[in-house]
Order: sequence, then structure tokens, then C-alpha cells
Amino acid sequence: MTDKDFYKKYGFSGIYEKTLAGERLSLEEGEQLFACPDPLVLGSLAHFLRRKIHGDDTTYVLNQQLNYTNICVNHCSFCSYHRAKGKNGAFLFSLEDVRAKILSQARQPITEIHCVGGCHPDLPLAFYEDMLKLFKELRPRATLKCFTAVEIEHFAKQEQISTAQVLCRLKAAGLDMMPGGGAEIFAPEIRKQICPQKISGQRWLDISQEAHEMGIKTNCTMLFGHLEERRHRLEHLDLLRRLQDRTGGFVCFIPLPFQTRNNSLKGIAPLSGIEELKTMAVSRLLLDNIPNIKSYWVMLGLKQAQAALFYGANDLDGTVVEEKIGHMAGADSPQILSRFELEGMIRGCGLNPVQRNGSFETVVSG
Ligand code: V47
Ligand code: SF4
Repeated sequence: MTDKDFYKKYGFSGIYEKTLAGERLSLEEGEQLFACPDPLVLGSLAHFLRRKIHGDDTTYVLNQQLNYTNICVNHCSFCSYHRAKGKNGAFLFSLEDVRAKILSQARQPITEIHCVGGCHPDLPLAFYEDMLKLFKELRPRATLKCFTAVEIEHFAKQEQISTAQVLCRLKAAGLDMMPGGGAEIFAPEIRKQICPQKISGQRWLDISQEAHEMGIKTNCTMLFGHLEERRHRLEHLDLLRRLQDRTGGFVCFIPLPFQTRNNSLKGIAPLSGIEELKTMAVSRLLLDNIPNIKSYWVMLGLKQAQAALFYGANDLDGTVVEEKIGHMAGADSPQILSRFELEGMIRGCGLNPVQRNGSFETVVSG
């Protein structure tokens, strides 16, 4: 059977032709892909695209995550990480704590610091500026990928200045890039159930656009497997690619499967592994203008993260070192992976490991 006959059997001749020609798929075609009973059909189309862009190269980064506080004024129902100020388990790192955490990895040639936290009720913007300056002092060559659009809006409200002014001050203090968190699912009807106090999806997109226009690249995410339907995921992907058409500022997309434990969103069974892989594949197929798709091993688990490398993903994130958001919600992945383990995971799939920095530039190291 030829490729053409294989896709025709599932009514996918049109999607196959469009994928080969690099044409944009519609949301209806996305629905059709999700509905396909054979995940290998989606996988082969997504892997074809992944190989067209990246070949067998699979990137990873020597990075360190730092979650500086879990104190948060919001109470997103899917979040197991946040605590109200003064409650059991609430924590806030001082700048000295931050210094010690960074120095604990001094012997590792880390090239990305990924730093996010809750929306703390009373820290001034100067705290975040000082934290960035400290990162720069201790890790002058690392990409500082810090603070989501949600945090940026929160800092602006606290300081009573605009988000553009916040971004400008943080950039001057050393901010290189922003991580993709806080996007969740853009659909207002779902957002009002899972994160009613959080900025709207439109506001998240506007702040990302503002960052892009100031030369700050960002990532983007999608939290899936909670109350949303497939249609909401497709609409979310469409909004991301429309913004990307205008700015080109998204570097990488990260689909985040909902971790179900210890939060107030009760009674939701984890998605099947197949539905996770289908979501990965549909993301690769619809996001025709975002170059990288991350298989985030922390939330997918190590084996599923490897499988996702054949469903459109081309990046495995990195060493991480310490992660709280997924693990407090029940993620059973390790806290840290060594460079050796990451390379082994990639080679074990028959793919080619490539070390990158936070900006996805190749790192040549010994
Ligand atoms: O915004 C919170 C999500 C995000 C849960 O940019 C949950 O390279 C699953 O954005 N189950 C933070 N997800 C993590 C994030 C991220 C991770 C890795 C790399 C990058 C990047 C960004 O975690 C939050 C929220 O969407 N989250 N709770 C949960 N129970
Ligand atoms: Fe706060 Fe972020 Fe958790 Fe929402 S997801 S409660 S904003 S820490």
C-alpha cells in the first residue's frame, strides 16, 4: 500500500496533500484527525512534519528550574501548588535562598534558568529585578526564562504601572525570555471554571504580543485533560498560530497534560496515553508556524515523553533539577535527569541528541 492509499483509507487524502504542501489545516480537519481510530495515522503525519523541520535531531537543555514561591492570590482549581499566605506549606525563597539554589548546581554548565512562582500578594517589582540580577551575576551566560504573562500582569497591578513598563524594567534587569505558563485553555467558559481569578485568555495573548514586540521571545502552553473538549484545544491552537502569524515571537509550544492529584478539580480521570499522543500530534500538525514542540517529561512521564518524540515533538526540555508544580499534583517522574540520561532517552529512541540553550541555539560542549 502506498502512503497515499494508507491515508485515503481513513478519508485523509486532503489532509495528507495539505501536510505535504505545507498548507494550514482547518479546525474541522483537526476534529477529523482527533476522531481517527488509529493513532498511528496522526503519528505518521506529525512525525513526517517533525522530520521535515528537524530531521532526527532532538534537543535538550542543561537547565535549572526555580519555583521561588507558592504563595498566590489566585486559586486555580487545577493547581495543587499554590497556598494562601500564612497557610501550612506556604513558602517564599529569600534572595539568599535563591543564591544557594543556583550555587548548588555551580559545577553543571547550565544554560537556562527557568523561574516562575505564584502571584504573591506583597512583593515589590524590585524583588524580581534583584532576582534577575542575581541570576545574571551567578550565571552570566544562561538564558533567563522567567515569569509568565500571568505574573507580569500581577506585577503591573501591584506596582500600579503598565505591563509594558514591567517588561521594560525586567528586560533591563536581565530577562531574556518568558516561559509559556498561564495559557491553560483560552475558552472563557472553561477558564471561568478552572481559573476564574486569572487573566483572560485574550489578556494572556496581548501580554505575549507586547513581549514579542519588545524583542522578548516567549513559549506557549496548553493545559489539557481537565474540563475542556477537543474543540477547545483546537481553538486554543488556532489562537496561538494567529498571534504567531503577527509576531513570530513564540519559540516553543508545550502541551501540559493535567496532573490530577491534590487539587480541587475532583473526579477527573487522567487522559489515556493515546489521547495525550493524539493531542501532541494534532498540535504539531496545526501549529505550522511554531518551530518547536516540547515533550515535557516532568508531566508526561519518561516513557510517554519518548513516545511523543514520534508524535510531533522534537524537544525534551532538560535537566530541571527541582520541580514543584507537577510533582505536587502527583507527577511520578524524577526531579532531575542528568545530561547522560537525557541523551540516553533520545538515543534509545533511535534519534539524535542535540544540546541547546534556552533560546534553542545549539550548544557545542565537550
Ligand atoms: O501555568 C499547574 C501548569 C504551568 C497543573 O516555557 C499544571 O519551557 C498539569 O508552563 N497539571 C507551569 N499542569 C509550567 C509551564 C512550563 C513547564 C515546562 C516548560 C515551560 C517552558 C513551561 O503548569 C502552569 C499551569 O498551566 N499546571 N497545575 C497540574 N495540576
Ligand atoms: Fe496561582 Fe499559578 Fe497556581 Fe493559578 S496556577 S493558583 S496563578 S500558582
